[in-house]
Amino acid sequence: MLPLTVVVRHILHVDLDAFFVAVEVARRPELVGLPVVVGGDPGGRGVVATASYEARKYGVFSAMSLKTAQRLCPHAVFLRGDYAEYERVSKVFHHILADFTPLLESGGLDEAYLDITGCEGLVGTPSEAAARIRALVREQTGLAASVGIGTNRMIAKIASDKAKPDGVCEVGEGEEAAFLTPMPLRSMPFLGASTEKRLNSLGITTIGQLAAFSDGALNSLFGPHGAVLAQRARGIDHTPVGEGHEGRKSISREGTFNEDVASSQKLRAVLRAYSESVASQLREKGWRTRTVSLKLRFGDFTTISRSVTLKRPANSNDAVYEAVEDLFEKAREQDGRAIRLIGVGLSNFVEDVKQLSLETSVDEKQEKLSAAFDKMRTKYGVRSLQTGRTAFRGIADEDDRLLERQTGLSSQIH
Ligand code: TTP
Ligand code: MG
Repeated sequence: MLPLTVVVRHILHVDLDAFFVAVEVARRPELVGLPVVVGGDPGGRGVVATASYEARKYGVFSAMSLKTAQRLCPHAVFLRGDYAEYERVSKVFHHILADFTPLLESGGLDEAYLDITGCEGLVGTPSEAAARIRALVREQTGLAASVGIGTNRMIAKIASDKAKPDGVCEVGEGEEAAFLTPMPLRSMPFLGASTEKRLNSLGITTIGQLAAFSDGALNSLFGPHGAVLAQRARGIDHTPVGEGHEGRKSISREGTFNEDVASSQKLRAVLRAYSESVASQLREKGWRTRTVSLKLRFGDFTTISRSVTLKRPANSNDAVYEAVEDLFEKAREQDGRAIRLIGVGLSNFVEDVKQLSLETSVDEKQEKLSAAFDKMRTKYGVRSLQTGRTAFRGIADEDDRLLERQTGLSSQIH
């Protein structure tokens, strides 16, 4: 029998510090050291997308209303945000990482996992690779990247949080338990607020206490999920990079208008821009989507969601936009009132494997066009390219201004 060797993995989790704010500070040095909030006008209706570390000292955090943020930190600089620029920088960031290993998984605009096991000959030790990544990111974007190094994804993710701001945290083989034991439960990725509450009510507040809890008790409380929780708390996570569970469920983008908008033409232009944005993220991950969704919120906060399942999984800008436009037309026929919030979502992903079919010619054309579109946008920025549908007079500019004006700017991955 062959001896069984267990390969110790070297996983890096790289996450940019205060991403949206850092992009703003990098191009406006006068903001260095100031409390800065990206999200919109302090008097406006939106929420904080991100706050600089200086603003966080005043208790300002993501998802807080801008009004509250202003109350806590009245002297902060409030910026509307420039989503197109954040996407451009995100692509530069991902291109840097792609040179280190083919085993790369994006966790969103500003974070990614890298499995560099076996790449040591090319990239050096994990800490050397981390230093090189941080230097390249700093050089090419002006941003600080924090890096966590561990023997699995979860440890690397928790370590990158610990490394912030602007640092590296390495947890070596065999050090996992000691690293996790004193951590509060909320440092564990994917542990939801309700699970945390239930565990708190049992007197469990740290990862170490959770690790020591019996499997049987956790199983009877949480079902099969209980066993996973216990394993994670003990530092065990066999999930390969590229097959993580976060980011797998949906990709969406939504924005709130400063004033409700009734013009279908304007709404369609925003839908086009959002369709391109989510489809581009989908292609970056190498996926296709089966389901396309539209979200509309009216002035009185009533919200409707409509979804359609595509005949064939798709990843082109046009396929996404056509599906969402169809949903939009039907929804407008039923209720044509002015819109406060609009969003496009994708879900039910499949890996992007080319399908053999005689009918793919139209899809293929659209897909090639979309790939060319991604390249142009990466190289020259989002403004370099407007498609026919967003470029009609006034709308392209209006659309860009809207993207900047909108609050809750994130393409959040749910
Ligand atoms: P995060 O990586 O969670 O936060 P961050 O980069 O601002 O700060 P840090 O990593 O140093 O703690 O999110 C990345 C970007 O995503 C963030 O800059 C803005 C956006 N975002 C939102 O728009 N809404 C949100 O609720 C969150 C959490 C992030
Ligand atoms: Mg970040």
